[in-house]
Amino acid sequence: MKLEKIMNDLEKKHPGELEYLQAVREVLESLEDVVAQNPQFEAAGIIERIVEPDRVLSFKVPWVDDNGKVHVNLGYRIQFNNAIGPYKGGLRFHPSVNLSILKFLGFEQIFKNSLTTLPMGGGKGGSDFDPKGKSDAEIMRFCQAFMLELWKIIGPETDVPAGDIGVGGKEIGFMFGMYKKLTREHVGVLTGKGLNWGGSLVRPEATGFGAVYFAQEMLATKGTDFKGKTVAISGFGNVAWGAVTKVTELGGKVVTISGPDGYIFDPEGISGEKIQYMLELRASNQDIVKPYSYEFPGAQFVAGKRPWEVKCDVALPCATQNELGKDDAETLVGNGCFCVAEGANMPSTPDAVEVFKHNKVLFGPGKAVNAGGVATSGLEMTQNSMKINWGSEEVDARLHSIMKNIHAACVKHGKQADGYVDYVKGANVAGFLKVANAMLDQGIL
Ligand code: NDP
Ligand code: 2IT
Repeated sequence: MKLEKIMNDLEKKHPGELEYLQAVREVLESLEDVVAQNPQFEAAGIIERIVEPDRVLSFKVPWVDDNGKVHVNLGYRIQFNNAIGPYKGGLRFHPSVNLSILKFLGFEQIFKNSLTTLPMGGGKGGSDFDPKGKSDAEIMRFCQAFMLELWKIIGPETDVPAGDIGVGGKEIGFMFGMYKKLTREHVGVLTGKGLNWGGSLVRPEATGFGAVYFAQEMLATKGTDFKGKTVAISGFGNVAWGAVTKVTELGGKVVTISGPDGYIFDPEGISGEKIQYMLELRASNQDIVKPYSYEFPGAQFVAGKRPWEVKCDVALPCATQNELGKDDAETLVGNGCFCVAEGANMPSTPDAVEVFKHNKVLFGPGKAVNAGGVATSGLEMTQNSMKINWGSEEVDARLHSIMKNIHAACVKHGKQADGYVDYVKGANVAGFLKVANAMLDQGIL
């Protein structure tokens, strides 16, 4: 009714912003009960206000390649909502980046950050720059040119960007250097920093570790764990690497990773030196996962396909949005997969999610499952403010406890009459309530 009208109006206002509209629709569908039970939200126009970003900065990023050729990319920062803390969220460098994708990511980030229980609002940014095949010097010049615009609207108490696809420690370093040069301030304006200059231990592993901690909680509701489970993972980047590491440590066997060129099926399991090799593969900046099959001949490369056709107990999509469709979901369920936890943001399409729910699969949505990354960014901000560094055991223990609490919040708000936990609803409602109530307290802005 009311929410449907808001959704229809949004579709008219932002035609073609498909990912953004997809993300908003999913959240609004979860909020029917909560909005009906809390008329104060409607009176204060909370929904109409939360679905639009506070502001969007869009700018051009001119830079010069190693041959002296000039390139112009597009840069963005979406400051979505700062009701519970400074804007916070990653930067994505990938040729597919556009306003719709960044708005979907920024919108999701509001609820994800709220779920962490740390004081962080929602934001996202990035560029259509393609780091693939670029030299370090080119990446440095691009990052510097990007920061030459971005620095004007960010700050440790205002907006704190971090990494995402195509942005890791190296890029954060180049951007931090430029911010410092421009402002003459060495402050915690970015997270994912190097350990010697304000970074936090465990931040590189945090998203993947957190996703597996969350999945562990999901499995525990069925009285089981990762020991002896076969696990299919997609992606071979930062999140996939952390997830492979932790699943292996917990006794599970990871049999797939994937890239845009296809997937690797390694029936013996991706462990030990193979996990180390994932880092080399990623650092090579080549956009392909195929070389894994040359390095480890027991493994098979399947060109142009996704790993969801491989028989598994648990699936962890860790690559990118809409990488797991309805047919994939049906194949997974048909093969006996009973737990899907999203390490990536919105990797499952809405009809795939329907298949999982219909079949009572344990299904954890990205904004809950992958919140460990930004949660550990929040812990990095805390350490920066206190000017101290915690040891890795302390950070990991805090991360683990945050993930357990997010799982409990999802169960609290998502448990249905028949006992099935709708984690999508649970995450959306729990994340929304805190932000909505903060917005109510702060007036119409
Ligand atoms: P990385 O850049 O480290 O890795 C991304 C992975 O996805 C790579 O394997 C990449 O291959 C692959 N990929 C990118 N685009 C496509 C595509 N169109 N089709 C198939 N594969 C693709 O990024 P992250 O591991 O950091 O991010 C992965 C996911 O996790 C994203 O959805 C991100 O938003 C999410 N996430 C990341 C967090 C973090 O802290 N880094 C926190 C929470 C969520 P290639 O680059 O070679 O194209
Ligand atoms: O999607 C995400 O949560 C991230 N890319 C991490 C954001 C952050 O600020 O650490």
